[in-house]
Amino acid sequence: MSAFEFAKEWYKAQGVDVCAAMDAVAKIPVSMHCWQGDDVMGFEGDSMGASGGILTTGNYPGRARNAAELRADIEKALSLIPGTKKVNLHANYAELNGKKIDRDAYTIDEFTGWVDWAKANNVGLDFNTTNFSHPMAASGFTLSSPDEKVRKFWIEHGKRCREIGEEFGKRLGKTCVINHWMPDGYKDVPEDTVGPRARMVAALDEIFNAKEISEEYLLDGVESKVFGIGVESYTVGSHELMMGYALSRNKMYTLDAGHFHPTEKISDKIGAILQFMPRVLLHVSRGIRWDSDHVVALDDELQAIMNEVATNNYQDRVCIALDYFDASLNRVAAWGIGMRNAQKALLRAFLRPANIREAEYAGDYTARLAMQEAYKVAPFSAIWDEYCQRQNAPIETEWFKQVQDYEKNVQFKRI
Ligand code: RNT
Ligand code: ZN
Repeated sequence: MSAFEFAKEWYKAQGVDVCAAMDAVAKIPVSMHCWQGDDVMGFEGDSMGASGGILTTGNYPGRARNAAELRADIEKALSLIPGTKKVNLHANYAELNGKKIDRDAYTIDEFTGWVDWAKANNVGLDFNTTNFSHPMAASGFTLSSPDEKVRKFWIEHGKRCREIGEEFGKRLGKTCVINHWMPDGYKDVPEDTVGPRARMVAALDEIFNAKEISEEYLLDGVESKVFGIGVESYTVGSHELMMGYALSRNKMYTLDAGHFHPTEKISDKIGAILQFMPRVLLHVSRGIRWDSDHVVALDDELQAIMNEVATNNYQDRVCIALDYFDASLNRVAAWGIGMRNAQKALLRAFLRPANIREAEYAGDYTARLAMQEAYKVAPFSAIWDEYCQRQNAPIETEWFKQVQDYEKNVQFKRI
């Protein structure tokens, strides 16, 4: 009996259909963030890298320095990952081709290189406004700036990004999910906590009211955050502001795993929020003591997030995107590790035996705990390898060797 056959029987004895689980997982898109590939630098030239409370640390050699290199690295990463993938772009990955235009004037023309590439690679594109790493964001405020000129610039940027996202949706035939995150806030304690929030709400309204876009092409999310580096005292786009905004304006609320107090878990928020909104957008990340954006590991919280999706049948209401940036590791490996872990956790979630819930419904919490613990040592690895093979992705002991070859033959030759 093969390891897979043995494992399949093990799950069957728990009432789990392994093949049905694989089929379900294979359909769920997971969006891979382009910005892990180049430390959030983008293509605009004279990039400052991440700013606005976020920080990439490390200087592992071989970073992609232009669109061709970044796309090659993404293609390599995608080949290592099973399942349905999307690629998540930021507005600062525009290709200006010598044009002298700024973010308030970008159009789909600056992204046709990406669209053609996405078509050729059969992936959908997601998008993000880039309200950081820009002179107009130097004050620390964008949509909530008291300076009308600054505010207008970022409002126009938001409008342009939605138009670009709509085109992604139309041209690729796959709905584009766009995230709006604004780093706006104060290092020190403000006197006026309300003014910036009122301005941000009004600015977001202007962006969204400028154009109604069919949900077939575009879905908008607004992301909250508790604090960032240099923005420790006050964040305009707090949990209450963004959740209230999303609820009242029929937008998605973006839950980033690193954007809450360290003992708060977004896994516990998904089912609560979905009582009130049709959809939620996840930024799957791994914060260590703060919003550190470490590579996603197969830890309890990742599993808990995916369990929420699978056991509640939320796969059509939860958009899954990854969000981290670690420059201390091989960047293609960082994608491979995080994306494969997201897929593993999803698959494990779809393999979860219903009898654990049944024990809970019967009030037998002893059995529930015993079964939860037993499930932790289920023979998952054989199922995972089989899933990878069915998806034409390398098995767990193989994929990293491919990164090592790529590093040697491609990435390290860039230096
Ligand atoms: C920052 C937010 C935001 C960014 C990306 C690059 O704290 O999480 O989503 O990480 O837009
Ligand atoms: Zn995020």
